[in-house]
Amino acid sequence: MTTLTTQVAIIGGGPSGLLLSQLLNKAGIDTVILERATRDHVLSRIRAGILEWGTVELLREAGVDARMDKEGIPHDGCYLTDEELMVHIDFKGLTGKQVMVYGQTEVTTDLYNAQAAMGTTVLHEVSDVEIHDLDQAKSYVDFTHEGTRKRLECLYVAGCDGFHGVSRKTIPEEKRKEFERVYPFGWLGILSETPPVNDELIYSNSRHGFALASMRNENLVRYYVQVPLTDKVEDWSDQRFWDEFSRRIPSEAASRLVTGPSIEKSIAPLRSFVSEPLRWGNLFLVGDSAHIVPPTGAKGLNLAASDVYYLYTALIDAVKGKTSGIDEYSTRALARIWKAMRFSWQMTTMLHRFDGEDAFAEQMRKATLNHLATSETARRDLAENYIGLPF
Ligand code: FAS
Ligand code: PHB
Repeated sequence: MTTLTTQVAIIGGGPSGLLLSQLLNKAGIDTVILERATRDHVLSRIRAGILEWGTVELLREAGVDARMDKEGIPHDGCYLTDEELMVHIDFKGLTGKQVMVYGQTEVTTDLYNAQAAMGTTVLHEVSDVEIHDLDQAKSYVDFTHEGTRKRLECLYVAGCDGFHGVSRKTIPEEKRKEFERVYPFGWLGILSETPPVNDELIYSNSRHGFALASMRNENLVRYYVQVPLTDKVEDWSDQRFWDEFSRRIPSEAASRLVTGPSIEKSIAPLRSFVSEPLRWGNLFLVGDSAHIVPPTGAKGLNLAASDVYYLYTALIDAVKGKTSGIDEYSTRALARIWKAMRFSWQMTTMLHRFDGEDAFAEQMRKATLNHLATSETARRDLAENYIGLPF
């Protein structure tokens, strides 16, 4: 069997794995990324669109900020609406901070390019990954690549392989504590090369259901509508999407809507999920391998970034023998994860109608939006969570 050696084995070449590898290699720590898919497949997945400023700063620290600064769009606020109210959340005015509109696909592209320039080892189309000896001084990962079984010896393993990966399941089930809330609806999202309906995002809770008007740039929009979990993408023609989207956003915005052919269309289920602990011997879970948030709070990618920050700084010390950082990683990361979990759940329950809910639930949503409309303190609380709590 072919054997490779590294300091940190990274399972998964999505944003978590790539950003962790970039930061560790910049600090002189060797890594190998084992990625199941091809690079093109990873880059074809349309995911997040909003970066917290903490994530922006971390990407700057990683040296992958040039294109983001050129093509990204800083946003000062967003709108929350229902049939009666349109509430502006002024991030800049309330917190002094902004968010950056820059798609996850762009972040991942920039990281792949930076990794190639740095000459790091990223192995694609690996399979049958198995993680071993996590309770020993050195661990190893067995995997199949280019038709042969290989072994990667390492000091530490970063599980950056997402919700369906192997890392979390390597922790014995009886040692894992998992928390989950599955929402009874999904988001149908489209990309369309048309100008945005509004200069800032609109989260709309209408009697027809939720809609989100987001964007990637001044001629590429990312729009979503809430759909039943039973819906399939093929049930939704472009025309049906445009008709439904335009009746769910405020009429003054709908009057500006420019429609066009979708260049991507997909349905994402919504769930809240956390698996504790994030560490098992030499294995550390990062990003979606450990937690999933409904996209309503724009937290998924940003939580992956804060996990990476906590782990990379801890591993720099650990390879020098100072283990306090890795000993505290799980507790420290989970503290921020749970706060983002709460915010994402709150935004989802505030902005979506749930089948079979009673009139009281509707009144609670109205009262929440009304309180935001009339209380600067309430708007500041939402803004602080949306732009991202400190790392
Ligand atoms: P990822 O899932 O992105 O990456 C994991 C990587 O590991 C993948 O490349 C996978 O191929 C690889 N892998 C899996 N199993 C493996 C194995 N056994 N061996 C080797 N490699 C393996 N977040 C937001 O903030 N806003 C959004 O609007 C938003 N929309 C989303 C829509 C969808 C459909 C999904 C699924 C997620 C969305 N998210 C959103 C969340 C998303 O952006 C994640 O938070 C982000 O991708 C997390 O990055 P990673 O932790 O790297 O996980
Ligand atoms: C997106 O642009 O894809 C996006 C923006 C904000 C969200 C979710 C998704 O809350």
